[in-house]
Amino acid sequence: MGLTIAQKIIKEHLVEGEMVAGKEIALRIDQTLTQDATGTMAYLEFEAIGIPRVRTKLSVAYIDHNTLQSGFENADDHRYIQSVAKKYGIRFSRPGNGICHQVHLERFGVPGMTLIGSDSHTPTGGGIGMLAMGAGGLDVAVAMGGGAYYITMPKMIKVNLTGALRPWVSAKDVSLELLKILSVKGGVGYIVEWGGEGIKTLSVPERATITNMGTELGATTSIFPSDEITEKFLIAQGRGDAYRPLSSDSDAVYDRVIDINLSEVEPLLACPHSPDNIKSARELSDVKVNQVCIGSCTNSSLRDMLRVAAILKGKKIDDSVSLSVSPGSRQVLTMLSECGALSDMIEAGARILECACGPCIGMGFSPNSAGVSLRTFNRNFEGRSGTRDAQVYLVSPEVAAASALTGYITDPRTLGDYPEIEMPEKFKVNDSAVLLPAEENEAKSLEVLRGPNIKPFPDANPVTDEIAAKLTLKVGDNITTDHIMPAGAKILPYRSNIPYLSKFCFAVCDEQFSERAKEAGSTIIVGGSNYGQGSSREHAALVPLYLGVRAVVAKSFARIHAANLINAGILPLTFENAEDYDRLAQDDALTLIGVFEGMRSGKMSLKNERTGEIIPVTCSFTDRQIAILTAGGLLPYTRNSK
Ligand code: MIC
Ligand code: SF4
Repeated sequence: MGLTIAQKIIKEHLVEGEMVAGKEIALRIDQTLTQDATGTMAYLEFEAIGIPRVRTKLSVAYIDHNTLQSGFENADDHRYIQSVAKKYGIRFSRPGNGICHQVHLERFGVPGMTLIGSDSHTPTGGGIGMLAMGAGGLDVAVAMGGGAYYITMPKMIKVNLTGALRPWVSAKDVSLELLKILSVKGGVGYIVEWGGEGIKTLSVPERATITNMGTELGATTSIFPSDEITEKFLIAQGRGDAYRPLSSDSDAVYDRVIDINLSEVEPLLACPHSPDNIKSARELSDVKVNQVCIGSCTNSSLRDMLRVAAILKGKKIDDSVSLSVSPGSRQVLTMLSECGALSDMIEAGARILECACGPCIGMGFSPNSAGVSLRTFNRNFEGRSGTRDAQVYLVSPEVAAASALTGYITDPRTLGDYPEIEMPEKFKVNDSAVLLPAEENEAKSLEVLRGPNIKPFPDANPVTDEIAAKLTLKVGDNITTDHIMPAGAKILPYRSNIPYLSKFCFAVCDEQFSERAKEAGSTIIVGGSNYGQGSSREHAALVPLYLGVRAVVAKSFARIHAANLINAGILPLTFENAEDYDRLAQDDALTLIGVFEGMRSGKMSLKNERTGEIIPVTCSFTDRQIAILTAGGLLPYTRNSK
């Protein structure tokens, strides 16, 4: 039986386990990346593991999220990460050099290699045929130390593309089309592999938009073949030697095949507040727009920016619209400036922001109250923009630019001819903003610079055979990590200060939660399906740990968050019968019974002390995960097993 592309890469990197869907496998990791919002914690964890030098082929620390320095905290974290990187053998991408995924694709990604990143959009690297996955910071720290990365062997979805995109339709619309088909949980447990004749019409940045957005399906990752288009991109980046062809075998077997005819895709939008709430631009033409934001790791490539500039050239944005443009990298920004496209955008009325995540994670540029904001980003979860009642729509650069001109949601096809853009043969390469680590000898004597905002990790709380806890919060389906541990300009600077962060835990759902949990001392949270979708932030597990959360009982979990809970020593458990969800209410006193035996057998009992009912809950932990939970988390487990 032939292999898919992902299976080939997995086979080459397998260090433990069998390649059978649903079974745990361990992978050797070639490259890691971190960004600053998760990086400070990841490097504190790396230091706590106590390995003198990274053991990967390449590790890069990016500063791209917390670039709004409205106090000392972010700058202190940048300095901490820079000093850790220099000492331990990690490259340091300075603030302003760009968004981690965009820069990594341009400068470091290698087809056929494995990459994990402490950011859920790491699958962007799948655009050049990498097996690139988002992970919790601690998993990345372990991989930097040479440890394997453990995942459940995924099933495979093939998306077969035919035809070619019509003018004004772009890769973003293809991602939105797949979200319409699969929903935000349809990819859980799968790798999405893209193939068919249609892929030959898509450039690397377009492919990367698609693999980036695959995160929103809940997929483990998404991947394109590495072909002559990949080679062309790498040559244009001056990295032709990184090229290696990669394709699936003709008899590879997929668990599901989805056909999309690119010629039939039309301009789409994801409506508030979920990336799978899809409508066509045609249907929404009477919606007035207040703000348009172009950028983020999804749509900030040179191709996207040139397209936007060409649409705006010689025109003026509508008086009622505020438009921001954040190019994805310094390379993109420099090239835009040299060819005059930057001026075209500025003259049309765009506000140019730095090459960073910016508005995508609520780092400035929040919309007006109840404002309608069109964003070329990948997430439109409630409150994420920093304005609680904002109405955020996810769109392509084409829809964004067209709507900025008219002031209404606009099907860009109504603008007439699709302006031509010319992609350069060669990108402008200047890696001076990526600082190299010190040589090993010099590194030993280097000091790591810590600011006062770095506070100790929460204490480990190893599982016990019986856990008595209060149900302090019951939430519904598709709870995101932005609900559990919100981000944004006011909170993000405190990512290394768990006690401070804890005040905001679940604040979007219930402002009293944090106090209630602290008072209860020991907590169980009850959730619906796809609990923990979205970000890789391990803070969505570490903060609950700090607040005394011992277990989360839900209908189902998102992959990275479930792993983060285990890494923090918190039990992710599922209802055996989904309807038992209704038999539990906030403030119920609960007891988990038979935990030790249950972790092995896959079944334990949850007693509701109020009603006396026994609710069966299930789990499927590997021996390694049981050992982690018993040790009180991955950090004590890794330290003990060194
Ligand atoms: C996001 O897009 O939600 C983030 C911010 O990039 C997160 C990481 C984080 O919370 O720091 C992600 O996607 O993993
Ligand atoms: Fe940054 Fe937004 Fe991409 Fe997350 S999704 S890495 S916040 S640009």
